[in-house]
Amino acid sequence: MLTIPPEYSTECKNEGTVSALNYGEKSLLLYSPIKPANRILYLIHGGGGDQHSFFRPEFLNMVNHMIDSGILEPLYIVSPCFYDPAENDKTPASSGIAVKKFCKELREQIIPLAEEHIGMSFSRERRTISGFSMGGVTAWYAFLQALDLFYWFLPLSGDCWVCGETGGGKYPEKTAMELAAAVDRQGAPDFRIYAITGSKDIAFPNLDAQIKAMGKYRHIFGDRLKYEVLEGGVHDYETIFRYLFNALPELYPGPCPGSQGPERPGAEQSGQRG
Ligand code: FER
Repeated sequence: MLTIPPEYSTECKNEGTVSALNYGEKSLLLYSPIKPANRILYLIHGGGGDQHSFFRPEFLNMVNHMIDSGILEPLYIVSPCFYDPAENDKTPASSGIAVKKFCKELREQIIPLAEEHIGMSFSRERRTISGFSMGGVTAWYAFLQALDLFYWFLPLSGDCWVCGETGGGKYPEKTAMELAAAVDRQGAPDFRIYAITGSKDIAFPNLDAQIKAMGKYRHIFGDRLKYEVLEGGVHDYETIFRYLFNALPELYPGPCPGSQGPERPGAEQSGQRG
């Protein structure tokens, strides 16, 4: 896995903009790139965090540099907060309840608000949901509840809690079965999952067991599931930024002059499942 070039942590001369969009008593952050974009990433914070957790200079500078240097096609990034404003309990148990409910808010409030502000409604093929830890749990809930909204799922160091807290680790077989059933229940649309974690990450045993169990559903997940483990990778935002540095150009391959870019996923998407 590549490391982020050190100069990507410094300010980029060509910067996108970040706007706060309000709805009810809540606020989300929207990153708009400096160049026209036709893709959007919904990026969800971890337990105890909020809409600011990802949008720190280290991350925004990296994204600006990636777009500026041409290794990443311009994209919008939405960073919402999954907690209710009055919620003081940020424990995994309470966060697990919040993220399960959060899909409704994504569908009914966050996506319409962000995409109306941008002035464009994105097709599901152009929408990705990703998140770190509890945000990864959120991405799995989106897979269970909202395959119509997203094509790309990028859960980072978070497992699927449909069978309970850290259920990917406790009940891997049942979790995999639920995920497979969710695909059929939602009409078996095409999708891609790219799950990443680190070998020293507290969520590793949970995500790893789940992904292995999902391997038994080859006809459903097969080539649609990619999984990577960074040797030594730990459970923090810095490491997650590195995963995004590596993964985002693969989801959205852009022109990369003078280098052999990753294969365009579109080229292999047209085939039938199974
Ligand atoms: C995991 C997924 C999420 C996990 C922990 C979390 C230990 C989140 C913890 C928190 O928000 O405190 O698999 O494994």
